[in-house]
Amino acid sequence: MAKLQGPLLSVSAHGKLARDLIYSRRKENNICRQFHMPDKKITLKQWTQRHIIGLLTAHWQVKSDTEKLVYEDLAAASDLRISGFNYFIKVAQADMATHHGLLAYYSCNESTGETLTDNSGGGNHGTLEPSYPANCPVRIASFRENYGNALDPDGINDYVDFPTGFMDYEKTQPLSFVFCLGLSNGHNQAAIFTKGAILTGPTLIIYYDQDNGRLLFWMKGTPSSTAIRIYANVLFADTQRWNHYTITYSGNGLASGVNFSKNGKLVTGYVLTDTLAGTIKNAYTARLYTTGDKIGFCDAQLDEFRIYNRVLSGDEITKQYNLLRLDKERQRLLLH
Ligand SMILES: [Ca+2]
Ligand SMILES: [Ca+2]
Repeated sequence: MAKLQGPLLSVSAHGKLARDLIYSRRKENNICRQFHMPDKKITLKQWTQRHIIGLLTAHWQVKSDTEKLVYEDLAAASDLRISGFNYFIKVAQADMATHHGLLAYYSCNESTGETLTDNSGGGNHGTLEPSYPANCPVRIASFRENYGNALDPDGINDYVDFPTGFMDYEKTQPLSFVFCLGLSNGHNQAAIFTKGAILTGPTLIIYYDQDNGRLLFWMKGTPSSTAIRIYANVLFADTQRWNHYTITYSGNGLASGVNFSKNGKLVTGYVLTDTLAGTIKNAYTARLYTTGDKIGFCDAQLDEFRIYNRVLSGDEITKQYNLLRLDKERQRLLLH
């Protein structure tokens, strides 16, 4: 019987977590239950676990008192003798979708193999395409050693396919997309993430237009002349540097429901079309780096890609960004 008494960790301790502490895992669902001071360099898996706990801590910090009370009551009703925060950290690691709204998380840290692992526990693993290992996105060193590898496609025909049914949502579904992009020599209107075919029908597309420095969010409905098309100028001119972006969508079917941020700060969106009608659901598999009809191949390097089934607040986005730059070494995310 594992010892379950707390406290395990605290909100106030979090500022030191990534620098000073090492976690140990117990067998129960790989849940992190203990930490101790380091006596050796941490492993990549330990860092990833810290990062996940950092994300959960940021989420806790933006919860309302009412939302926190749910976990405080659950903690009190348990025999664990831990705080509501610690109870949240415990249960959220075992079910990231229910407690954190995390649909998928790609840390891109595999060193080999055709699989892009979904670190959320949701099982939505990607597959490197069109043919591993000779013809597909390659793995490169990411923006910092602690963030392991990143994906680097050729911009010609490389992409990542996700399982059938993944992200098969209607326009009423709130969503948030979080990702780090490292841009090299890009293409105009290149696809970053898509669910659908750009030419034929209902579609969700995130793409960048490097010449114009735009990140664009596009939902096409039925008929396909109806759409939300909204873009933000995010200064892609800083080629070869990594940046952290988010796109949030409220599920209201309107451009007013879309917000962008770059490196933790909100960025103004400019509306091109605001006439979405019908459905955005379609039979194409979700993809990185191209559309369902395989056009608009992108060559941007990608890491720390997450999708949420809720709208991240500005505060939470800033806190998530700050996780990437906790110490002096990370005063520049923007790396290489
Ligand atoms: Ca290729
Ligand atoms: Ca990584």
